[in-house]
Amino acid sequence: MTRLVRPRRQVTLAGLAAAALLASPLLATSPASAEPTAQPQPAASTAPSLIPKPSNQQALPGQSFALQPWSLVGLETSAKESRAARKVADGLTSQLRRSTGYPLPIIPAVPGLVDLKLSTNGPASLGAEGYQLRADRSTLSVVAATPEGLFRGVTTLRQLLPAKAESKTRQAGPWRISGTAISDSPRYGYRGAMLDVSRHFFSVAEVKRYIDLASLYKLNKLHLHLSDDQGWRIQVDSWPRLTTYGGSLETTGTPGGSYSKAEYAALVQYATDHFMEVIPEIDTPGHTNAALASYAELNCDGVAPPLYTGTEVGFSSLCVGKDITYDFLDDVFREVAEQNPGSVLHLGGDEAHSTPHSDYLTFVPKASALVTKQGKKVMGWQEIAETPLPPGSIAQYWGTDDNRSRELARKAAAQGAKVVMSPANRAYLDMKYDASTPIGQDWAGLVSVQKSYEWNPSTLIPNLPESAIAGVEAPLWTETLDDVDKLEYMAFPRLPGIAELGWSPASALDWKTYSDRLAGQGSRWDALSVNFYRAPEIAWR
Ligand code: TNX
Repeated sequence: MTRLVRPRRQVTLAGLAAAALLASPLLATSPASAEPTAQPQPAASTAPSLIPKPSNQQALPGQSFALQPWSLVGLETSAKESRAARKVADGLTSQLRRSTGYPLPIIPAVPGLVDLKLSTNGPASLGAEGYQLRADRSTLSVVAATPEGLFRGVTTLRQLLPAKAESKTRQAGPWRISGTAISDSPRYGYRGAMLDVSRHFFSVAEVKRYIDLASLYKLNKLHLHLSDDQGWRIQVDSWPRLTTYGGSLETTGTPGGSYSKAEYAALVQYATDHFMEVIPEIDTPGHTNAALASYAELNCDGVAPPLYTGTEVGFSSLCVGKDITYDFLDDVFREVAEQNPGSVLHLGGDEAHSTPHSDYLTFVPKASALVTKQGKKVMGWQEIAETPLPPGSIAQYWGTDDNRSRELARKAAAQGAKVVMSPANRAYLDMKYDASTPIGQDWAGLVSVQKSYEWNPSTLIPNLPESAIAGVEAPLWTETLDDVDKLEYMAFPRLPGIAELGWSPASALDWKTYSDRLAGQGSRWDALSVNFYRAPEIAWR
Protein backbone atom coordinates (compact mmCIF):
# COMPACT_ATOMS: atom_id res chain seq x y z
CA MET A 1 0.00 0.00 0.00
CA THR A 2 1.20 3.42 -0.91
CA ARG A 3 0.94 4.73 2.60
CA LEU A 4 3.29 2.11 4.02
CA VAL A 5 5.80 2.36 1.22
CA ARG A 6 6.04 6.09 0.95
CA PRO A 7 7.82 6.89 4.26
CA ARG A 8 10.63 4.50 3.29
CA ARG A 9 11.01 6.26 -0.05
CA GLN A 10 11.18 9.55 1.72
CA VAL A 11 14.04 8.32 3.85
CA THR A 12 16.05 7.17 0.84
CA LEU A 13 15.45 10.31 -1.14
CA ALA A 14 17.37 13.23 0.21
CA GLY A 15 16.91 15.27 -2.92
CA LEU A 16 14.86 18.17 -3.95
CA ALA A 17 11.55 16.45 -3.98
CA ALA A 18 11.74 15.12 -0.46
CA ALA A 19 12.93 18.44 0.79
CA ALA A 20 10.04 20.16 -0.86
CA LEU A 21 7.71 17.61 0.56
CA LEU A 22 9.03 17.68 4.09
CA ALA A 23 9.08 21.46 4.06
CA SER A 24 5.44 21.51 3.19
CA PRO A 25 3.46 23.17 5.96
CA LEU A 26 0.61 20.95 4.96
CA LEU A 27 2.33 17.82 6.19
CA ALA A 28 3.21 19.43 9.48
CA THR A 29 -0.25 20.74 10.20
CA SER A 30 -2.54 18.36 8.43
CA PRO A 31 -1.38 14.80 8.87
CA ALA A 32 -2.18 12.38 6.16
CA SER A 33 -3.94 10.21 8.67
CA ALA A 34 -6.90 12.52 8.27
CA GLU A 35 -7.41 11.00 4.86
CA PRO A 36 -8.98 7.60 4.34
CA THR A 37 -6.26 6.43 2.02
CA ALA A 38 -5.08 2.87 2.07
CA GLN A 39 -8.13 0.67 2.27
CA PRO A 40 -8.55 -1.63 -0.69
CA GLN A 41 -11.37 -0.38 -2.82
CA PRO A 42 -13.91 -2.42 -4.69
CA ALA A 43 -13.77 -2.12 -8.43
CA ALA A 44 -15.87 0.71 -9.69
CA SER A 45 -19.35 -0.48 -10.49
CA THR A 46 -19.90 2.15 -13.14
CA ALA A 47 -17.39 3.43 -15.65
CA PRO A 48 -16.46 7.05 -15.01
CA SER A 49 -18.37 9.61 -16.99
CA LEU A 50 -15.79 10.41 -19.63
CA ILE A 51 -16.67 12.77 -22.48
CA PRO A 52 -15.54 12.27 -25.16
CA LYS A 53 -15.62 8.52 -24.70
CA PRO A 54 -12.10 7.12 -25.18
CA SER A 55 -11.52 4.85 -28.14
CA ASN A 56 -10.35 2.07 -25.79
CA GLN A 57 -10.94 1.76 -22.09
CA GLN A 58 -10.63 -1.23 -19.81
CA ALA A 59 -11.34 -1.47 -16.10
CA LEU A 60 -8.64 -2.91 -13.83
CA PRO A 61 -10.89 -4.69 -11.35
CA GLY A 62 -9.91 -4.51 -7.72
CA GLN A 63 -7.40 -1.73 -8.26
CA SER A 64 -7.52 1.96 -7.64
CA PHE A 65 -5.19 4.89 -7.36
CA ALA A 66 -5.45 7.72 -4.87
CA LEU A 67 -3.62 11.02 -4.82
CA GLN A 68 -2.02 11.56 -1.41
CA PRO A 69 -0.61 14.57 0.42
CA TRP A 70 2.86 13.23 -0.36
CA SER A 71 2.24 12.34 -4.00
CA LEU A 72 5.07 13.21 -6.34
CA VAL A 73 4.47 14.18 -9.95
CA GLY A 74 7.10 12.95 -12.38
CA LEU A 75 7.59 14.63 -15.72
CA GLU A 76 9.38 12.69 -18.43
CA THR A 77 10.05 14.62 -21.61
CA SER A 78 12.61 15.38 -24.27
CA ALA A 79 14.69 18.54 -24.22
CA LYS A 80 12.81 19.75 -27.28
CA GLU A 81 9.40 19.36 -25.72
CA SER A 82 10.24 20.18 -22.15
CA ARG A 83 8.77 23.68 -22.03
CA ALA A 84 5.42 22.75 -23.50
CA ALA A 85 5.25 19.55 -21.46
CA ARG A 86 6.10 21.45 -18.29
CA LYS A 87 3.24 23.87 -19.01
CA VAL A 88 0.85 20.93 -19.26
CA ALA A 89 2.12 19.53 -15.97
CA ASP A 90 1.90 22.96 -14.35
CA GLY A 91 -1.64 23.42 -15.62
CA LEU A 92 -2.75 20.16 -14.06
CA THR A 93 -0.90 20.49 -10.79
CA SER A 94 -1.83 24.10 -10.17
CA GLN A 95 -5.50 23.14 -10.38
CA LEU A 96 -5.05 20.05 -8.23
CA ARG A 97 -3.06 22.00 -5.63
CA ARG A 98 -5.98 24.41 -5.32
CA SER A 99 -8.60 21.72 -4.86
CA THR A 100 -6.65 19.08 -2.90
CA GLY A 101 -4.36 21.37 -0.93
CA TYR A 102 -1.52 18.89 -1.63
CA PRO A 103 1.88 20.28 -2.70
CA LEU A 104 2.27 17.89 -5.66
CA PRO A 105 5.84 18.83 -6.56
CA ILE A 106 6.97 18.14 -10.11
CA ILE A 107 10.25 16.24 -10.38
CA PRO A 108 11.97 14.29 -13.15
CA ALA A 109 10.17 10.96 -13.51
CA VAL A 110 12.20 8.44 -11.51
CA PRO A 111 10.62 5.02 -12.00
CA GLY A 112 9.17 3.62 -8.83
CA LEU A 113 9.37 6.95 -7.06
CA VAL A 114 6.69 9.07 -8.60
CA ASP A 115 2.98 8.54 -8.05
CA LEU A 116 1.70 10.49 -11.00
CA LYS A 117 3.78 10.13 -14.12
CA LEU A 118 3.36 12.46 -17.09
CA SER A 119 5.40 11.56 -20.14
CA THR A 120 5.81 12.80 -23.69
CA ASN A 121 8.28 10.01 -24.47
CA GLY A 122 5.61 7.56 -25.61
CA PRO A 123 5.72 5.78 -28.96
CA ALA A 124 5.19 7.88 -32.09
CA SER A 125 2.40 5.44 -32.99
CA LEU A 126 0.20 7.32 -30.50
CA GLY A 127 0.08 10.19 -32.99
CA ALA A 128 0.05 13.88 -32.16
CA GLU A 129 -3.06 13.76 -29.98
CA GLY A 130 -3.15 10.17 -28.73
CA TYR A 131 -2.25 9.07 -25.23
CA GLN A 132 -2.33 6.14 -22.87
CA LEU A 133 -3.58 6.51 -19.34
CA ARG A 134 -3.29 3.94 -16.60
CA ALA A 135 -4.48 4.09 -13.03
CA ASP A 136 -3.50 1.13 -10.88
CA ARG A 137 -2.70 0.59 -7.25
CA SER A 138 0.74 2.15 -7.45
CA THR A 139 0.74 4.74 -10.20
CA LEU A 140 -1.34 7.04 -12.31
CA SER A 141 0.35 7.63 -15.64
CA VAL A 142 -0.37 9.57 -18.77
CA VAL A 143 1.95 8.76 -21.65
CA ALA A 144 1.86 10.52 -25.00
CA ALA A 145 4.20 11.19 -27.90
CA THR A 146 3.79 14.97 -27.78
CA PRO A 147 2.86 17.71 -25.30
CA GLU A 148 -0.45 17.96 -27.14
CA GLY A 149 -1.18 14.28 -26.57
CA LEU A 150 -0.21 14.74 -22.93
CA PHE A 151 -2.65 17.63 -22.66
CA ARG A 152 -5.47 15.53 -24.14
CA GLY A 153 -4.65 12.73 -21.68
CA VAL A 154 -4.64 15.17 -18.79
CA THR A 155 -8.18 16.26 -19.67
CA THR A 156 -9.18 12.61 -19.29
CA LEU A 157 -7.33 12.39 -15.99
CA ARG A 158 -9.24 15.41 -14.68
CA GLN A 159 -12.55 13.76 -15.57
CA LEU A 160 -11.50 10.57 -13.76
CA LEU A 161 -11.01 12.47 -10.51
CA PRO A 162 -14.00 13.47 -8.38
CA ALA A 163 -15.78 16.57 -9.72
CA LYS A 164 -14.61 18.63 -6.74
CA ALA A 165 -11.07 18.38 -8.17
CA GLU A 166 -12.21 21.25 -10.43
CA SER A 167 -12.99 23.46 -7.45
CA LYS A 168 -11.07 26.70 -6.88
CA THR A 169 -10.98 26.10 -3.15
CA ARG A 170 -9.62 23.30 -1.02
CA GLN A 171 -11.90 20.27 -0.73
CA ALA A 172 -11.75 17.11 1.35
CA GLY A 173 -10.45 13.93 -0.28
CA PRO A 174 -10.20 11.11 -0.97
CA TRP A 175 -8.92 11.67 -4.50
CA ARG A 176 -9.45 8.22 -5.84
CA ILE A 177 -9.57 6.86 -9.37
CA SER A 178 -10.82 3.36 -10.12
CA GLY A 179 -8.26 1.16 -11.83
CA THR A 180 -8.37 1.74 -15.55
CA ALA A 181 -6.29 1.42 -18.69
CA ILE A 182 -7.11 3.77 -21.54
CA SER A 183 -5.63 4.04 -24.99
CA ASP A 184 -7.15 6.89 -26.89
CA SER A 185 -6.84 8.92 -30.06
CA PRO A 186 -9.25 11.08 -32.06
CA ARG A 187 -11.53 10.17 -34.94
CA TYR A 188 -11.09 13.58 -36.65
CA GLY A 189 -8.26 16.09 -36.68
CA TYR A 190 -10.63 19.08 -36.80
CA ARG A 191 -12.79 19.53 -33.70
CA GLY A 192 -13.81 23.11 -33.43
CA ALA A 193 -15.71 25.63 -31.37
CA MET A 194 -16.64 28.91 -33.06
CA LEU A 195 -17.34 32.07 -31.13
CA ASP A 196 -18.96 35.11 -32.76
CA VAL A 197 -17.26 38.08 -31.07
CA SER A 198 -18.69 40.48 -33.65
CA ARG A 199 -22.42 40.53 -32.91
CA HIS A 200 -21.50 40.91 -29.28
CA PHE A 201 -17.95 41.58 -28.23
CA PHE A 202 -16.31 39.34 -25.67
CA SER A 203 -13.16 40.38 -23.81
CA VAL A 204 -9.93 38.38 -23.79
CA ALA A 205 -10.79 37.11 -20.30
CA GLU A 206 -14.20 35.96 -21.52
CA VAL A 207 -12.76 34.17 -24.53
CA LYS A 208 -10.17 32.53 -22.26
CA ARG A 209 -12.98 31.16 -20.17
CA TYR A 210 -14.53 29.64 -23.31
CA ILE A 211 -11.14 28.13 -24.18
CA ASP A 212 -10.90 26.65 -20.69
CA LEU A 213 -14.25 24.93 -21.04
CA ALA A 214 -13.96 23.86 -24.69
CA SER A 215 -10.48 22.42 -24.24
CA LEU A 216 -11.73 20.23 -21.39
CA TYR A 217 -13.61 18.28 -24.05
CA LYS A 218 -10.58 17.92 -26.33
CA LEU A 219 -11.71 20.48 -28.89
CA ASN A 220 -8.62 21.62 -30.81
CA LYS A 221 -9.76 24.56 -32.97
CA LEU A 222 -11.04 27.94 -31.84
CA HIS A 223 -12.68 29.66 -34.79
CA LEU A 224 -13.14 33.35 -34.01
CA HIS A 225 -15.73 35.19 -36.09
CA LEU A 226 -13.89 38.51 -35.92
CA SER A 227 -15.83 40.73 -38.30
CA ASP A 228 -19.42 41.14 -39.37
CA ASP A 229 -21.96 43.85 -40.05
CA GLN A 230 -22.18 44.76 -36.37
CA GLY A 231 -18.50 45.11 -35.53
CA TRP A 232 -14.85 44.68 -36.48
CA ARG A 233 -12.87 43.21 -33.61
CA ILE A 234 -9.22 42.74 -34.61
CA GLN A 235 -6.69 45.54 -34.92
CA VAL A 236 -5.40 46.26 -38.42
CA ASP A 237 -2.80 49.04 -38.30
CA SER A 238 -3.05 49.88 -42.00
CA TRP A 239 -6.82 50.45 -41.71
CA PRO A 240 -7.20 51.74 -38.14
CA ARG A 241 -10.82 52.91 -38.39
CA LEU A 242 -11.91 49.27 -38.72
CA THR A 243 -11.62 49.00 -34.96
CA THR A 244 -11.74 52.59 -33.72
CA TYR A 245 -15.03 53.22 -35.53
CA GLY A 246 -16.12 49.86 -36.99
CA GLY A 247 -15.62 48.13 -33.64
CA SER A 248 -17.23 50.77 -31.47
CA LEU A 249 -20.67 49.22 -31.19
CA GLU A 250 -22.35 45.83 -31.12
CA THR A 251 -25.86 44.44 -31.64
CA THR A 252 -28.56 46.57 -29.94
CA GLY A 253 -26.19 49.56 -29.94
CA THR A 254 -24.30 48.85 -26.75
CA PRO A 255 -20.56 49.69 -26.74
CA GLY A 256 -18.52 47.12 -28.64
CA GLY A 257 -14.76 46.71 -28.50
CA SER A 258 -11.85 45.11 -30.26
CA TYR A 259 -8.61 43.29 -29.52
CA SER A 260 -5.38 45.27 -29.71
CA LYS A 261 -2.46 43.36 -31.17
CA ALA A 262 -1.13 42.71 -27.66
CA GLU A 263 -4.50 41.47 -26.43
CA TYR A 264 -4.97 39.27 -29.46
CA ALA A 265 -1.48 37.83 -28.96
CA ALA A 266 -2.37 36.97 -25.37
CA LEU A 267 -5.50 35.23 -26.60
CA VAL A 268 -3.58 33.22 -29.18
CA GLN A 269 -1.00 32.25 -26.56
CA TYR A 270 -3.72 31.08 -24.21
CA ALA A 271 -5.35 29.02 -26.93
CA THR A 272 -1.95 27.58 -27.88
CA ASP A 273 -1.31 26.62 -24.27
CA HIS A 274 -4.63 24.77 -24.37
CA PHE A 275 -3.71 23.17 -27.69
CA MET A 276 -6.42 24.97 -29.61
CA GLU A 277 -5.44 26.44 -32.97
CA VAL A 278 -7.06 29.82 -33.52
CA ILE A 279 -8.80 30.12 -36.89
CA PRO A 280 -9.49 33.80 -37.54
CA GLU A 281 -12.47 34.63 -39.74
CA ILE A 282 -12.76 37.85 -41.69
CA ASP A 283 -16.18 37.48 -43.28
CA THR A 284 -16.33 38.58 -46.96
CA PRO A 285 -17.78 39.76 -49.31
CA GLY A 286 -21.03 40.02 -47.32
CA HIS A 287 -21.27 40.62 -43.58
CA THR A 288 -19.02 43.64 -44.09
CA ASN A 289 -21.05 46.63 -42.94
CA ALA A 290 -18.60 47.49 -40.14
CA ALA A 291 -15.77 47.82 -42.70
CA LEU A 292 -17.96 49.64 -45.24
CA ALA A 293 -19.05 52.10 -42.54
CA SER A 294 -15.43 52.73 -41.55
CA TYR A 295 -14.12 53.50 -45.06
CA ALA A 296 -16.36 55.19 -47.62
CA GLU A 297 -13.96 54.28 -50.44
CA LEU A 298 -14.75 50.57 -50.00
CA ASN A 299 -18.33 51.18 -51.14
CA CYS A 300 -19.27 51.03 -54.82
CA ASP A 301 -21.02 54.38 -54.48
CA GLY A 302 -18.30 55.88 -52.30
CA VAL A 303 -20.76 56.57 -49.50
CA ALA A 304 -20.21 55.01 -46.07
CA PRO A 305 -23.36 53.48 -44.55
CA PRO A 306 -24.06 54.06 -40.87
CA LEU A 307 -22.95 51.53 -38.27
CA TYR A 308 -25.41 48.66 -37.96
CA THR A 309 -26.75 47.30 -34.69
CA GLY A 310 -29.64 45.11 -35.84
CA THR A 311 -29.71 41.38 -36.57
CA GLU A 312 -30.54 41.15 -40.27
CA VAL A 313 -28.09 39.32 -42.53
CA GLY A 314 -27.22 39.56 -46.22
CA PHE A 315 -27.53 43.31 -46.87
CA SER A 316 -23.87 44.36 -47.15
CA SER A 317 -21.20 43.63 -49.74
CA LEU A 318 -17.67 44.65 -50.54
CA CYS A 319 -17.41 46.27 -53.96
CA VAL A 320 -16.18 43.44 -56.16
CA GLY A 321 -15.31 45.68 -59.13
CA LYS A 322 -13.05 48.13 -57.25
CA ASP A 323 -9.29 47.59 -57.02
CA ILE A 324 -9.20 49.08 -53.53
CA THR A 325 -11.24 46.12 -52.31
CA TYR A 326 -8.28 43.83 -52.97
CA ASP A 327 -5.71 46.29 -51.62
CA PHE A 328 -7.81 46.37 -48.49
CA LEU A 329 -8.04 42.58 -48.23
CA ASP A 330 -4.34 42.20 -48.96
CA ASP A 331 -3.54 44.44 -46.00
CA VAL A 332 -6.15 42.87 -43.75
CA PHE A 333 -5.20 39.28 -44.53
CA ARG A 334 -1.50 40.10 -44.10
CA GLU A 335 -2.02 41.65 -40.68
CA VAL A 336 -4.45 38.97 -39.59
CA ALA A 337 -2.09 36.24 -40.82
CA GLU A 338 0.76 37.85 -38.88
CA GLN A 339 -1.29 37.70 -35.71
CA ASN A 340 -2.27 34.04 -36.16
CA PRO A 341 0.37 31.32 -36.14
CA GLY A 342 -2.17 28.71 -37.28
CA SER A 343 -2.34 27.35 -40.80
CA VAL A 344 -5.85 28.47 -41.75
CA LEU A 345 -7.57 31.79 -42.50
CA HIS A 346 -11.36 31.78 -42.84
CA LEU A 347 -12.69 34.26 -45.39
CA GLY A 348 -16.37 33.75 -44.64
CA GLY A 349 -18.19 33.76 -47.96
CA ASP A 350 -21.64 33.06 -46.49
CA GLU A 351 -24.97 34.70 -47.20
CA ALA A 352 -23.63 37.15 -49.80
CA HIS A 353 -27.22 37.94 -50.77
CA SER A 354 -26.45 41.44 -51.97
CA THR A 355 -23.40 40.45 -54.01
CA PRO A 356 -24.45 39.65 -57.59
CA HIS A 357 -23.75 35.96 -58.21
CA SER A 358 -21.30 36.61 -61.04
CA ASP A 359 -19.45 39.03 -58.75
CA TYR A 360 -19.34 36.37 -56.04
CA LEU A 361 -17.75 33.96 -58.49
CA THR A 362 -15.16 36.61 -59.35
CA PHE A 363 -14.54 37.65 -55.78
CA VAL A 364 -13.91 34.40 -53.93
CA PRO A 365 -10.98 33.17 -56.08
CA LYS A 366 -9.35 36.61 -55.84
CA ALA A 367 -9.80 36.71 -52.07
CA SER A 368 -8.61 33.09 -51.81
CA ALA A 369 -5.42 33.97 -53.66
CA LEU A 370 -4.76 36.74 -51.15
CA VAL A 371 -5.12 34.21 -48.33
CA THR A 372 -2.78 31.64 -49.89
CA LYS A 373 -0.33 34.48 -50.58
CA GLN A 374 0.01 34.75 -46.80
CA GLY A 375 0.90 31.07 -46.57
CA LYS A 376 -2.47 30.13 -45.10
CA LYS A 377 -5.04 27.61 -46.21
CA VAL A 378 -8.43 28.95 -47.25
CA MET A 379 -11.43 28.12 -45.13
CA GLY A 380 -14.90 29.41 -45.88
CA TRP A 381 -18.58 28.66 -45.42
CA GLN A 382 -20.04 26.11 -47.85
CA GLU A 383 -20.92 28.73 -50.50
CA ILE A 384 -17.23 29.05 -51.47
CA ALA A 385 -17.49 25.59 -53.06
CA GLU A 386 -19.21 27.27 -56.02
CA THR A 387 -15.83 28.70 -56.97
CA PRO A 388 -12.50 27.00 -57.73
CA LEU A 389 -10.67 26.48 -54.45
CA PRO A 390 -6.91 26.36 -53.90
CA PRO A 391 -5.44 23.03 -52.78
CA GLY A 392 -5.90 22.33 -49.08
CA SER A 393 -9.06 24.43 -48.73
CA ILE A 394 -11.76 23.70 -46.18
CA ALA A 395 -15.48 24.29 -46.74
CA GLN A 396 -17.73 24.55 -43.71
CA TYR A 397 -21.12 22.91 -44.16
CA TRP A 398 -23.89 24.76 -42.33
CA GLY A 399 -26.92 23.23 -43.99
CA THR A 400 -30.13 21.91 -42.51
CA ASP A 401 -30.39 18.66 -44.52
CA ASP A 402 -31.34 20.73 -47.58
CA ASN A 403 -30.22 19.58 -50.98
CA ARG A 404 -28.47 22.79 -51.96
CA SER A 405 -26.18 22.70 -48.93
CA ARG A 406 -25.48 19.02 -49.45
CA GLU A 407 -24.63 19.73 -53.08
CA LEU A 408 -22.19 22.45 -52.01
CA ALA A 409 -20.45 20.05 -49.63
CA ARG A 410 -20.14 17.50 -52.45
CA LYS A 411 -18.81 20.21 -54.78
CA ALA A 412 -16.16 21.06 -52.23
CA ALA A 413 -15.14 17.41 -51.90
CA ALA A 414 -15.12 16.94 -55.67
CA GLN A 415 -12.49 19.68 -55.89
CA GLY A 416 -10.39 17.95 -53.25
CA ALA A 417 -11.34 20.33 -50.45
CA LYS A 418 -12.11 19.05 -46.97
CA VAL A 419 -15.46 19.60 -45.29
CA VAL A 420 -16.04 20.64 -41.69
CA MET A 421 -19.49 19.65 -40.49
CA SER A 422 -21.52 22.34 -38.72
CA PRO A 423 -25.10 21.40 -39.58
CA ALA A 424 -27.14 24.34 -38.32
CA ASN A 425 -30.03 22.16 -37.19
CA ARG A 426 -27.68 20.11 -34.99
CA ALA A 427 -24.41 21.89 -34.28
CA TYR A 428 -25.51 25.55 -34.01
CA LEU A 429 -25.30 26.34 -30.34
CA ASP A 430 -27.35 29.52 -30.74
CA MET A 431 -30.47 27.54 -31.66
CA LYS A 432 -33.01 27.32 -28.85
CA TYR A 433 -33.25 23.95 -27.05
CA ASP A 434 -37.03 24.09 -27.09
CA ALA A 435 -39.76 26.67 -27.55
CA SER A 436 -39.32 27.90 -23.98
CA THR A 437 -35.60 28.74 -24.27
CA PRO A 438 -35.53 32.48 -23.48
CA ILE A 439 -32.52 33.33 -25.69
CA GLY A 440 -31.15 32.14 -29.00
CA GLN A 441 -32.68 31.76 -32.46
CA ASP A 442 -34.83 29.11 -34.12
CA TRP A 443 -34.42 29.60 -37.87
CA ALA A 444 -32.73 26.18 -38.14
CA GLY A 445 -35.25 24.59 -35.79
CA LEU A 446 -35.21 23.71 -32.12
CA VAL A 447 -32.10 21.73 -31.20
CA SER A 448 -32.48 19.52 -28.15
CA VAL A 449 -29.43 18.00 -26.48
CA GLN A 450 -30.34 14.68 -28.07
CA LYS A 451 -30.77 16.15 -31.54
CA SER A 452 -27.40 17.89 -31.33
CA TYR A 453 -25.72 14.59 -30.44
CA GLU A 454 -27.52 11.98 -32.52
CA TRP A 455 -25.89 12.26 -35.92
CA ASN A 456 -22.85 10.85 -37.61
CA PRO A 457 -20.54 13.37 -39.29
CA SER A 458 -19.50 10.86 -41.94
CA THR A 459 -22.98 9.79 -43.04
CA LEU A 460 -25.05 12.94 -42.59
CA ILE A 461 -24.60 14.01 -46.21
CA PRO A 462 -25.36 11.19 -48.65
CA ASN A 463 -22.66 10.55 -51.24
CA LEU A 464 -20.05 12.66 -49.49
CA PRO A 465 -16.94 10.50 -49.19
CA GLU A 466 -15.84 9.92 -45.61
CA SER A 467 -12.30 10.83 -46.63
CA ALA A 468 -13.47 14.39 -47.37
CA ILE A 469 -14.56 15.05 -43.82
CA ALA A 470 -12.07 16.99 -41.72
CA GLY A 471 -14.24 16.99 -38.64
CA VAL A 472 -16.89 18.96 -36.81
CA GLU A 473 -17.42 22.44 -35.43
CA ALA A 474 -20.03 23.94 -33.14
CA PRO A 475 -20.62 27.63 -33.95
CA LEU A 476 -21.96 29.98 -31.29
CA TRP A 477 -23.51 33.05 -32.92
CA THR A 478 -24.17 35.87 -30.53
CA GLU A 479 -26.94 38.09 -31.89
CA THR A 480 -28.97 37.27 -28.76
CA LEU A 481 -26.13 36.43 -26.39
CA ASP A 482 -24.55 39.39 -24.63
CA ASP A 483 -22.74 37.84 -21.68
CA VAL A 484 -20.77 34.79 -20.64
CA ASP A 485 -23.64 33.28 -18.68
CA LYS A 486 -25.69 33.18 -21.87
CA LEU A 487 -22.82 31.69 -23.86
CA GLU A 488 -22.47 28.93 -21.29
CA TYR A 489 -26.20 28.32 -21.16
CA MET A 490 -26.32 27.65 -24.90
CA ALA A 491 -23.00 25.78 -25.18
CA PHE A 492 -23.52 23.49 -22.19
CA PRO A 493 -24.56 20.75 -22.41
CA ARG A 494 -24.47 20.65 -26.24
CA LEU A 495 -20.82 21.52 -26.92
CA PRO A 496 -19.44 18.36 -25.23
CA GLY A 497 -21.70 16.27 -27.47
CA ILE A 498 -20.23 17.82 -30.62
CA ALA A 499 -16.78 17.29 -29.11
CA GLU A 500 -17.58 13.60 -28.69
CA LEU A 501 -18.78 13.33 -32.31
CA GLY A 502 -15.40 14.71 -33.32
CA TRP A 503 -13.26 12.56 -31.05
CA SER A 504 -14.87 9.19 -30.33
CA PRO A 505 -15.15 6.32 -32.80
CA ALA A 506 -18.49 6.02 -34.56
CA SER A 507 -19.06 2.71 -32.78
CA ALA A 508 -19.02 4.53 -29.41
CA LEU A 509 -21.80 6.96 -30.32
CA ASP A 510 -24.97 6.05 -28.48
CA TRP A 511 -27.45 8.49 -26.96
CA LYS A 512 -28.42 6.29 -24.03
CA THR A 513 -24.93 5.74 -22.71
CA TYR A 514 -23.88 9.26 -23.67
CA SER A 515 -26.73 10.87 -21.78
CA ASP A 516 -25.74 8.87 -18.72
CA ARG A 517 -22.16 10.09 -19.00
CA LEU A 518 -23.40 13.61 -19.64
CA ALA A 519 -25.41 13.47 -16.42
CA GLY A 520 -22.13 12.98 -14.56
CA GLN A 521 -20.74 16.25 -15.97
CA GLY A 522 -23.30 18.32 -14.04
CA SER A 523 -21.38 18.24 -10.76
CA ARG A 524 -18.19 19.12 -12.67
CA TRP A 525 -19.88 22.19 -14.17
CA ASP A 526 -21.13 23.14 -10.74
CA ALA A 527 -17.55 22.96 -9.45
CA LEU A 528 -16.44 25.11 -12.39
CA SER A 529 -19.40 27.52 -11.96
CA VAL A 530 -20.63 26.84 -15.49
CA ASN A 531 -24.09 28.26 -16.12
CA PHE A 532 -25.32 25.18 -17.96
CA TYR A 533 -28.84 24.40 -19.11
CA ARG A 534 -30.21 21.61 -16.92
CA ALA A 535 -31.94 19.86 -19.77
CA PRO A 536 -34.86 17.97 -18.25
CA GLU A 537 -34.17 14.82 -20.29
CA ILE A 538 -30.84 14.35 -18.48
CA ALA A 539 -30.78 12.77 -14.99
CA TRP A 540 -28.17 15.23 -13.68
CA ARG A 541 -26.07 14.02 -10.79
C1 TNX B 1 -26.43 32.27 -40.16
S1 TNX B 1 -24.45 30.36 -40.67
C2 TNX B 1 -25.23 32.92 -40.31
C3 TNX B 1 -24.82 33.90 -39.29
C4 TNX B 1 -25.86 34.07 -38.24
C5 TNX B 1 -26.43 32.73 -37.86
C6 TNX B 1 -27.41 32.82 -36.73
C7 TNX B 1 -23.79 31.43 -41.38
C8 TNX B 1 -22.66 31.01 -42.15
N1 TNX B 1 -24.30 32.65 -41.26
O1 TNX B 1 -24.53 35.12 -39.91
O2 TNX B 1 -25.26 34.65 -37.13
O3 TNX B 1 -27.07 32.20 -38.99
O4 TNX B 1 -27.85 31.56 -36.33
